[in-house]
Amino acid sequence: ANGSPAYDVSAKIPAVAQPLAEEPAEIASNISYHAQFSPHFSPFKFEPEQAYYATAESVRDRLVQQWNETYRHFHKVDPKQTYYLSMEYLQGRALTNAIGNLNIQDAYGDALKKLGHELEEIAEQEKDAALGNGGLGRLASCFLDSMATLNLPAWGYGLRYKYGLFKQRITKEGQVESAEDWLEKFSPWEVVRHDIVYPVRFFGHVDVTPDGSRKWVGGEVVQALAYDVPIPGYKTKNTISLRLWEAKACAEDFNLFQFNDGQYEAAAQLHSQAQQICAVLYPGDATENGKLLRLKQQFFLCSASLQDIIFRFKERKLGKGSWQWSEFPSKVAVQLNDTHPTLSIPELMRLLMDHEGLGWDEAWDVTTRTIAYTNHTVLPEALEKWSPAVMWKLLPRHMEIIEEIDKRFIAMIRKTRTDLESKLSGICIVDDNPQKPVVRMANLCVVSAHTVNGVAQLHSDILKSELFADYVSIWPKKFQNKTNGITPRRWLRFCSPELSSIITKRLRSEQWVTKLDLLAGLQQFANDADFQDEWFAAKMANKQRLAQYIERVTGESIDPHSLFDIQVKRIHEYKRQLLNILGAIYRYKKLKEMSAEERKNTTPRTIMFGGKAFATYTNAKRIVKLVNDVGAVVNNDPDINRYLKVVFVPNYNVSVAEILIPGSELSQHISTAGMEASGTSNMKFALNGCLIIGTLDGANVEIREEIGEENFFLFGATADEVPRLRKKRENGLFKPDPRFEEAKHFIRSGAFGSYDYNPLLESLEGNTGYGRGDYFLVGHDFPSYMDAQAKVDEAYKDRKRWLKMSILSTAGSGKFSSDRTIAQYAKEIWNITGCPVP
Ligand code: GPQ
Repeated sequence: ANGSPAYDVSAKIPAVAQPLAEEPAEIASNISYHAQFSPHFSPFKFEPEQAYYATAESVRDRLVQQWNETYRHFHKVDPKQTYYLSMEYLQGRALTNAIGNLNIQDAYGDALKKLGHELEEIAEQEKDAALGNGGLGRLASCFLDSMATLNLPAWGYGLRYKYGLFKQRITKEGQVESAEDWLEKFSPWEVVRHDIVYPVRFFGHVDVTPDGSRKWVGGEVVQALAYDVPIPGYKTKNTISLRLWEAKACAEDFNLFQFNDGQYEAAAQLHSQAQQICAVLYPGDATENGKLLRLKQQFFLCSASLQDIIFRFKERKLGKGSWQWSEFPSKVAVQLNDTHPTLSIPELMRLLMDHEGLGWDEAWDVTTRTIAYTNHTVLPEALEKWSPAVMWKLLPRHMEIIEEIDKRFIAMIRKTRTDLESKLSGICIVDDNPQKPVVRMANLCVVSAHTVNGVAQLHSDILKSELFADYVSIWPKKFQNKTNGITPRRWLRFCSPELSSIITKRLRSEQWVTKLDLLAGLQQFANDADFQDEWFAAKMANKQRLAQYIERVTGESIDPHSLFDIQVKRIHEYKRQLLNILGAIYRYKKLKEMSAEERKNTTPRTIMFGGKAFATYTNAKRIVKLVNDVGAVVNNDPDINRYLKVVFVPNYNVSVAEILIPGSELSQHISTAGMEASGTSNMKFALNGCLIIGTLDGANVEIREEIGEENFFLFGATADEVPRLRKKRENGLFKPDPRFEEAKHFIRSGAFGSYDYNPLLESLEGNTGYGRGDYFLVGHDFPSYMDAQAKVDEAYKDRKRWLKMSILSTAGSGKFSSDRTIAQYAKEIWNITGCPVP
């Protein structure tokens, strides 16, 4: 469908757009129009669900207009453009965000009232688009919001999974997963582009022509079909695209002969193979089949996106006189969101050499000046490694290219850096260890990308001093830090209108929404009694909304006057939900031992947990079960449940976060130091005036610097102490705190039911059996954690002091806007500038 880029977009899109309805009455009639004339439901029904779809379509009309104008403008100006490649996006709901960014919330609210509905209730009808697992995916979505808001010529590319992240239910057995059908009805926020289709090949072999050029042929070919999602910027016309690829087979792949012969499955085999590619987010990779499918997904994203990028580059060069491929990096920046899209490197090389006829050196120059790589973890098990055998089978031409890149890298080291020769086996790309040969994707990225960045200062420092230290000595200027950020639109302005409006009132302007540093202006009011009262009232409104939500989804009633203490994130041993629940268990035991009088002097707390465990991660699932078992006992203990509740909030996702975070007062970011690359929910909580109890890990370090150490409850070992502490532990020199022993013993005594928690508890012990010698140092950090928690209890008793700390948290959060992060990427990595639609 894309053989020749032979049309001029600007000629085809009418320059003058229809005027948009401004008045609530006009908007109401527009919504009714959609309910009537794009009917997805039986007529004469206008219940919340139908109202949602009609409202969304009405909003989409407005977006489409801005969107077309943005595309036309970029096409005309032809600026350098960034393409953000990510296997994950956690977009959440779009309606409130779109209406807010378009700044039409009042008119839409009034219009819906005329139609007998409340905007908030309508917005809740929308299903979350959860095409991601956690922080990395949500970061990509925050980045898109900032790119649009900063008017940057930038697009996102991803995959249109049919089923996103699983739905989580909690039963007596613990977590139960089921498929989440976010497209069940349809998504009003995507537009299928039937004209944007590219072939993507798998398997096959490499043909060598007599002139020595190489061509990848045979195998299976599936079609990549584009679905575009509009991404509006905040109070700007600029509306950019998130292009999601879906895999399709061709009609000729359907074997009519077999079908007529009654062999229905065989007839549709190629169709069902194509459908598998985008069926689910991150299929389990424990089996060989699962690994192959994951690799297919990754290549599918890379190949379709790069063909599209090259097509657009050529299209924009058309009619502009002669041009050269060496200009490509001055028009295109490609950012790899972790190693998942690494195959972009050999795929760009292949397209340039085998399709466009460039030689190796020229193609390498273009590729390395185009591609940059972001690392999001130092956990060895999360660093992607693929079996060369699987890769040779699936991508024979790419393996040739990867081996050539490796060969040239090794030759360069041998020639120029004899001092590194002994380290070659660690830094080369293909590790040909006969026991378990692997292709190391991070190494391929570091060797090929012009820039490599970490996601918080501490993380970037660790990359430079440990993981990538040898490369730093080769290319010292390649490595950068880009501390993560979050969009203040979704994570404050829209999720907490109450807090936003008192901030705006004090700062006498709403400019903080795009210039988050202005929040520092709140510091002067931190002690102001009136402001503190307003702050308290806004937080209380959010706590009440949260309490209602908890009651609705769990049946548990919680006291809005208790301290709301929250830990929400994927369940992982390094994130140490186990430390949190052990602390809660100890607290419960002590409360039990107190007299009724003594209990009255304690600070009542509601400890909330939320997060999903990967379906095959046994210890993570045990932790979920433990939290629920503890909740069942504590919450039903009439002596205690006025002072402590433990609640597991099921199915944590973006829209649940939008209720939890505004209502939080304390949040836990308690990973083993050095293991959480950055964390981003820590930024969302702090922005919402929530105090943090945390370790010196990831972005916690910078948050604490910004908001002041007196406003942060710090505990635990530091990253540089961790190796020594692990050694000590291995040598049997660790002496556990009696409180830690007591908490574990309480579980073993059966206080929380008869489930066998020994395997989980063993992970905290020596080196035998299930034991990993407490690799995550829960035991070491437990006493300082409990001490920090005692300080929290004290601080909460002093209302004025707590409110001051809360206000200072918000006031100090300016740095953590993703606008700041993206502005730094734009300037320091991509070399792009704003291109606002006039
Ligand atoms: N992160 Cl490698 C993910 O959410 N998924 C991943 O596959 C990898 C990293 C997270 C990381 O754990 C957090 O510390 C970061 O804040 C987040 O990426 C965004 O950088």
